[in-house]
Amino acid sequence: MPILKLIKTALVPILLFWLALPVVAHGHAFPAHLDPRVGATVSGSPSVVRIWFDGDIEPIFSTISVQDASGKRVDKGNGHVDPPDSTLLEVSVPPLPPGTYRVIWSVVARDGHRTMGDYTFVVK
Ligand SMILES: [Cu+2]
Repeated sequence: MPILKLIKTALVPILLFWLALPVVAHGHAFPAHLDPRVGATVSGSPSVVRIWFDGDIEPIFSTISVQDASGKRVDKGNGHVDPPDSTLLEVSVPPLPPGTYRVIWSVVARDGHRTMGDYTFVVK
């Protein structure tokens, strides 16, 4: 079946190209390092929750908040991108009692694309 073979030989490289393209072209920001780390158990409350991204993020469109296990917001409401380091998103928290906390983040990279996510850590 020559036509089918032609379609296969033409389509496979095109498909591979389009699959590979986003990997090459995107500049979305993803967390590179987190403090506390994802799923970490820390002894004693952190005073600041920090996420370093793999690229610059837009201060106006980037948010971070921390919730307790009941979903109540517990951060100090001062989430911001660090002015000297536009890859660092941080928010202060009061002394947190033992428990599980969820960090929720949403950022816009310099390419205008939004990424978001959440993760938990435990204070023991
Ligand atoms: Cu992007």
